[in-house]
Amino acid sequence: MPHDLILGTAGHIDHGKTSLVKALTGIDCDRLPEEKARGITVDIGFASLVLGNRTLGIVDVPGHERFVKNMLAGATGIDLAMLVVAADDSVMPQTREHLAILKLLGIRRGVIALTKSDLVDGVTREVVELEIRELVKGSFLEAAKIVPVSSRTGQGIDDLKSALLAVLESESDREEFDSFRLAIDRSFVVQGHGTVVTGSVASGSVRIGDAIEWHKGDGTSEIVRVRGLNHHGTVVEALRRGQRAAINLAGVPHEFVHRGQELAAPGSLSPSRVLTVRVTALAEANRPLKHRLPVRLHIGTAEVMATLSLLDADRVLPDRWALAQLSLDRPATSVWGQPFVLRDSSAEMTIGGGQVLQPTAKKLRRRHLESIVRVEQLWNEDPAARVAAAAWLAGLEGASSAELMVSAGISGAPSNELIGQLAARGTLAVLKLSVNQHVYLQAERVTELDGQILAALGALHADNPLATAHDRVRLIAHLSYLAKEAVLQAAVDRLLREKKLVGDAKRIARADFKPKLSTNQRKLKDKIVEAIREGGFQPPEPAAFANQAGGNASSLNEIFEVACAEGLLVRVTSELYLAAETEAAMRERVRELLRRSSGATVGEIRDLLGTTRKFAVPLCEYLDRVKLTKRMGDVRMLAEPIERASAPDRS
Ligand SMILES: Nc1nc2c(ncn2[C@@H]2O[C@H](COP(=O)(O)OP(=O)(O)OP(=O)(O)O)[C@@H](O)[C@H]2O)c(=O)[nH]1
Ligand SMILES: [Mg+2]
Repeated sequence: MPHDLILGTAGHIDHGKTSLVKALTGIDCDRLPEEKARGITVDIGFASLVLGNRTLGIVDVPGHERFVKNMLAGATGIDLAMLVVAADDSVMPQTREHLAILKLLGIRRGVIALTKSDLVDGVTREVVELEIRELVKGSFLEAAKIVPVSSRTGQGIDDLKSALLAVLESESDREEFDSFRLAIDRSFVVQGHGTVVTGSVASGSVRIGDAIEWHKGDGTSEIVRVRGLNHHGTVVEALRRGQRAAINLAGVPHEFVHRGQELAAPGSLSPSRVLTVRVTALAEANRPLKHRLPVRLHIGTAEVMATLSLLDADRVLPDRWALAQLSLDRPATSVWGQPFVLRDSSAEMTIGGGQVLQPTAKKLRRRHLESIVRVEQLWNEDPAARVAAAAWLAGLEGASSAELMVSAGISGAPSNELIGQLAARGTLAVLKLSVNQHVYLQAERVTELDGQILAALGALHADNPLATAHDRVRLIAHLSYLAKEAVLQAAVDRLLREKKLVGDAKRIARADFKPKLSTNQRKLKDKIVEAIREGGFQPPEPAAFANQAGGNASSLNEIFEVACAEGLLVRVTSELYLAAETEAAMRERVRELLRRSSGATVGEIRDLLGTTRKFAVPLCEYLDRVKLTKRMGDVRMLAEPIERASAPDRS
């Protein structure tokens, strides 16, 4: 089945747009009492026309200069344009403005209807045709047919249908991978059904029963259910891109629904108050776009006040392009590549427009060359270049492959292949966060992250030259301002694999860190540790090693410090060190004893450890200090709570 498409009218007030839609379809799009009374179109109207095997949805827009905002809401979802010019009036201001808007919105095909042909002679008609040709030169309508018609006599209406059919048939049917999205252009209540919203399906498809996300235009959203669907007055099961849709939403109060809000597949859109864009100034407006200019942003069916911030220029001259950010008064939803239109703050004229490069952006520093270059790359024709730029812009946190595809405006199947190629080329590095979670970092970002980790560890080494390794958890907590813990952990693992770090899950050191002790000092340290270990609870005191140390006697203190920093020895007093295992065994035995008894004296602990009073006193004081025990008069009791569950049941 060929896809349906949506056609929008365009043109100056009173040039016969609505009359032409009626002549084509039999449908009168002007339904509002105000429209009937004034004989002009105020808001968008809808009709449909079956041509060949497709249904053409038609959006009829107002030509009045005061209702350009409504024209914009209608034009946002269209595929084809029908530019209407009255033969007795020729090209007028809104003919130009509407055409400019269609160009900014990226419309690629259409026809031109020369209406009211019954009112002019052949010569006038030819002159007007020349003026139209001049107008559309260089635009998507350059080669479009100009069809003379009269809605009054019916002349040319069949020719116009043929011209439309030819355009329709030249549209290739593309595979649709994108998720559902519709910008709301109207909402009303149907008795017995509740709230109905309408719009042009911009991408994807929707079925009855679907859960979809209703973006309310204030940054909040809600998941709602599709209760019913209607297509040009007919109840349907599903609707897809290129079709007009009326959607009955379950449980949505009508008063909260309005134009400018969006419906989308859950999770597919994120509202943002900052957009990064490429922007151009309209030659027709005849005024440059300046840095800090307040503007009216029209995106989708939404209209939001915003401030333009030019990233690498002070002004954009007509028909030139620049990179910019828009700071919005309230959040808007958009996707990569989405066209938008800018009007001046008093809504008198269209002044420019462009495309979104970052739908959710952080504020970028002005004239910051590095980021400007990357942002520019987001518009590169080559998808791989866009992905690389998106990865750089994702910073030290990186991004999942799905996030990169969204940021680079790539939809559909080829994504994994592309990411794979970039990883193979070394442009991207993958960090494994968990069994099925990966993030990709751009190569320079990996270098930056590695640099930060190595520098932080280097600083720790410099502050503690005696310690050969540092606590991994503490280092990562210290760097938490850079990226999520999982990303940092994965980066450390990668550095360990690359042998830039040494260590394990607990303690790490830079591979290039030179410990403070010489080889001889380290040998001595090993001997000391061994002797103290063998000494158990009656170890030799440091001074006992003075003879053995010979020339190293003066560094005995340092050697003990290093052994402690390395977790080999535990300092009890300056005269008494225990091997780490001995200290652990002591804790274990004392804990065991005190669990069974109501308290123990120094003498009892001395016997327990098989040592002498000389050692038992400082050891008991040590146990108090580390809060294993507490002293109550002459006895010591456990300071820590007894784990009841593990205690044997003695009742
Ligand atoms: N003689 C003649 N009059 C026409 C023709 N088409 C439209 N008109 C008249 O021109 C007037 C304006 O027509 P509309 O169709 O309302 O014009 P429009 O472009 O929709 O106007 P807006 O929506 O307000 O911009 C009406 O009085 C029509 O009857 C035509 O082909 N021949
Ligand atoms: Mg009209």
